[in-house]
Amino acid sequence: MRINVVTIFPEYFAEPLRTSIVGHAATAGMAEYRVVDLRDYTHDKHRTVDDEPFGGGAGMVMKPEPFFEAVDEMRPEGPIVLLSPRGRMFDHKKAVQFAVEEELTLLCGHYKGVDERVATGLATEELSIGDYVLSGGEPAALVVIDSVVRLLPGAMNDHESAAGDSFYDGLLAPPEYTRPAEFRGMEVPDVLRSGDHARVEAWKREQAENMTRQRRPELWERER
Ligand code: J9Q
Repeated sequence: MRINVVTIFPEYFAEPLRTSIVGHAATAGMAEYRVVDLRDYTHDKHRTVDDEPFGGGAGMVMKPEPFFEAVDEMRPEGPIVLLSPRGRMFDHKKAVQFAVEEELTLLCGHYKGVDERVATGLATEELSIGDYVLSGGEPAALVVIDSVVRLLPGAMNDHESAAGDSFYDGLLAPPEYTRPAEFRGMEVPDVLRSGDHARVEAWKREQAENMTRQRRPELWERER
């Protein structure tokens, strides 16, 4: 899968895209990342990417032309996503949709906002990763990339793709423990050390359900 990113901070992506599963996917040829500098698609000496808002108001607005010209040059197939606090909420279902695409293009906005014509005339969808304010779309783009790339066939090794993941699909994961069995007075539950596989599985299931019901009632209702 090819993933394109359009950003005024291409260097922001260098280390994350070389690290962990996302990095491994590129090394192994499952993913290819193409990060382009929005300023390379300006035509003035100062490489200007923003301007004052029509109608007035505080802050600057990102100009449409550099985004359009960057995407024109890439000629991407597949979804073109503008990361924005006004977008529909990104979720696992959307990550699965993206993971089956051959190509995905992510546009990172900044400042007060992006000229609306980027959203309506260039992006195929607008997505938010959550209800908080970011300085720009870059961290959101990395979140989308991570969640999509880990779904690509072969991106994860057997250790990383926990067998339990699919069993507890739609539920929060149950608590996990490793050695030591007692640490600073805190004990690992007896059932997990019992060696009784059926009891362990029943306990994990119950924990996952209780945790989801208590902490994420809306997730619990959706999965019923
Ligand atoms: C570009 N706050 O916030 C949440 N998801 C995306 C964003 C965002 C932001 C500002 C600029 C994206």
